[in-house]
Amino acid sequence: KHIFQNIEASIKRGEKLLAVLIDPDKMELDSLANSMVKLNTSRATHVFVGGSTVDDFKTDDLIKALKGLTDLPVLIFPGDVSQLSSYADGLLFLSLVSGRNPEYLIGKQVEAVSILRAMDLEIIPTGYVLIENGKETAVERVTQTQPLSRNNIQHIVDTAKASELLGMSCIYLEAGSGAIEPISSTIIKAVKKELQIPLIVGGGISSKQQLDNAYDAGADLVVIGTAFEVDDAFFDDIKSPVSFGHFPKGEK
Ligand code: 1GP
Repeated sequence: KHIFQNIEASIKRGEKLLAVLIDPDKMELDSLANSMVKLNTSRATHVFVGGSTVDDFKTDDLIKALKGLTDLPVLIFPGDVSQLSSYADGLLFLSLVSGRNPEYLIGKQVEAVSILRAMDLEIIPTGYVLIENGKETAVERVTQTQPLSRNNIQHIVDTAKASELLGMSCIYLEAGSGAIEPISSTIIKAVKKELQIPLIVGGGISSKQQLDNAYDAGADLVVIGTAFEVDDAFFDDIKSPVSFGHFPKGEK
């Protein structure tokens, strides 16, 4: 499996990546086929699957169905150990480095190992950095951690850098699903400037302008969940390679 290698190669070529996040708790299997048509004709390069609270087994069923409906790499973006699935291609092996809850820094990861041993997933170690966006996020509620203050940019940069120095393969800056405002360009720029590893940005991105802003500020891969679920027009808008300057013409 070469998902991460391919991500690095795309970044080197100057391409920007887009992951659509599917929450197994919100996506009905009945409507999955239609959603996947929308996804396959969009600029998406990856599919992420996960959520803060998902019923057991739902993830497994969803990914199994997904794999029959798309050729894009499917990565688990887990809220919990119960969301691991052997049907996926890879796993963002998250450590919630913005928080100080040992369970989400290392506890769940230790628990996951006995399950992962029986699976053949590409593991991508990811420093997961939650940043406040003005309202409480599901991540805060579930993990019982505080997000980083959006005003203390140095602390955000140092947290991302510490994760890189610990050996993380990438950093995920998260504003929270449905965030009122996405991560600001100022924060993305400051973090990107110090990082050698790929930068993922997500939370509250719901327009082409916000997507472009994140890319221009230095995001290598943007994650969109809510807008994919609720806004067909937005996904139509990012279908056309002509209006979407970040992608080389003719490329999928
Ligand atoms: C959430 O970053 C993702 O973990 C996506 O957020 O649902 O706001 O797009 P949205």
